[in-house]
Amino acid sequence: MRPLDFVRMSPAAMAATAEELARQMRARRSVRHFSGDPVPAALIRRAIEIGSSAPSGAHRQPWTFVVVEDLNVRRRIRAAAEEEERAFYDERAPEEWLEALAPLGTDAVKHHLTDAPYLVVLFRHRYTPTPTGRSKNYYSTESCGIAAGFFIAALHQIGLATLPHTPSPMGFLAEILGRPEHEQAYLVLPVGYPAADAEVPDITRKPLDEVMVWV
Ligand code: IYR
Repeated sequence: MRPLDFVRMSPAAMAATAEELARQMRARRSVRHFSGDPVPAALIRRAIEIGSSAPSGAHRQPWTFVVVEDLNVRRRIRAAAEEEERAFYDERAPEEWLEALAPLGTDAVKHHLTDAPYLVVLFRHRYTPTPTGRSKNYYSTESCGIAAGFFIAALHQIGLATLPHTPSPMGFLAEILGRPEHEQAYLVLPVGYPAADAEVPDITRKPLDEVMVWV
């Protein structure tokens, strides 16, 4: 153990920081219309570093962020994802699920997978390989969810847009990206600037009183 590095802020600074952060995060939206404008790779690296600073079960950090810049690989991912999505929208999805998605205007066409300059595919480690075999990971699903949240928040703060995309099943991602057996695709995140004419669903968020119970 070692002493924690921690400096208490003044109450005024805390309140001001909370207000400013709330204001910034309120403005975050999942974006499906991306500009192809280039984004400095250093920003993506920094956002992944922030994502990977997330807490994780037994500090296993059970994740790999694969950055796909190569357009040919993004095209292959898009083709495979759209094949799964067509099966989802045309056959697999129950009516109730399609009704829930209707306000978002989603369909099987995934322009964003090739429009955005980067695809970041987050892989979850089902276990950690060791020189003699494998060691167990703990709460790897929760850990990856937290890391994804940190990453999404970081991108927004940096001035970039993203969207958590979950083709199902996602087995094709490990195959196309040549990931090892212990890695399982968890989330696909296109990253870039929003297109100049980007639109988002006109939806609101639940007010605090609806999502919070104070005992
Ligand atoms: N994976 C599909 C369907 C989809 C599911 C949910 I839950 C969403 O919030 C949005 C879409 C797709 O990407 O279109």
